[in-house]
Amino acid sequence: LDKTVIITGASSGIGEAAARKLTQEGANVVLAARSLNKLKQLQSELNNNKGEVIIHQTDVTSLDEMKQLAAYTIESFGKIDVMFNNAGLMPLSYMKNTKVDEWNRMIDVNIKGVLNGFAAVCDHMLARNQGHIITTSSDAAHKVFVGSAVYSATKHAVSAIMKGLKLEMARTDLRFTAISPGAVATDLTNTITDENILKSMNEEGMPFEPLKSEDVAEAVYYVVTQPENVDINEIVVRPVHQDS
Ligand code: NJP
Repeated sequence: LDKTVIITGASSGIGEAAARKLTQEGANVVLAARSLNKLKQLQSELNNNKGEVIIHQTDVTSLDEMKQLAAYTIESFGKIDVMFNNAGLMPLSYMKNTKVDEWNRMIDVNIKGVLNGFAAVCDHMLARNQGHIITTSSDAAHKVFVGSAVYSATKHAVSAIMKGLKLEMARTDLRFTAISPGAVATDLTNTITDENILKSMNEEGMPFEPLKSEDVAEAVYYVVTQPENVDINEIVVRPVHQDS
């Protein structure tokens, strides 16, 4: 797979699994996240794979850092084929508990992080008339449940941004894909601090088997291996028994 792929949120979960899959298939991958130690650990694990792996400590909420990430990628590999905007957080909470800081964090990472990711590679991709923006959205882009109002809002926003990009860029060869998973077993729920939510999660448990990160990584691999004329705009991937 002759592609250079930037992955944000590569230090765990879906990003990590996508990095593993894509480097196994020969892609050159740039791992980006804030946790430098985890990136270093993953890099040394992936070093035996076919593709090359480099790392760049990056906070997606900083446009400067995202631009540095893009510049470092071009310097190292000569091009960026795919920007995989995957970083995100999900501190679910009841609105009445007014966790304003958490609302703002979600807006910063889940929405502004995606916009920064696009802004950082836009000129490069348009100049080459080639490139693929892939963003991890969610099935929450299509629904709201109690506790998910702000998280769902951020993923609805991602959905609007991806649709807007697709329309505006329809005369270019750029491609735009939202990957919308249902429940995936990752560290994502560790960002939840609302005790009411944690309590009900503990009481109810998970009534079905969630996906593994590797399942979502397969969807990412599928979209990046399509012919140049094929633009898959959304993939919704959910566990078999998920009923909500
Ligand atoms: O979660 P997790 P997932 N700057 O917690 C990074 C969506 N999704 O893999 O910076 C840069 O294992 C963080 O790295 P670090 C979800 O909304 C999931 O499940 O080192 N990176 C870590 O690598 C999200 O968009 C489910 O802390 C930042 C990564 O984000 C995507 O899947 C369902 C950052 C989070 O990895 C990946 O999440 C669904 C920042 N400021 C959608 N802040 C699901 N798991 O069920 C965080 O529908 N990160």
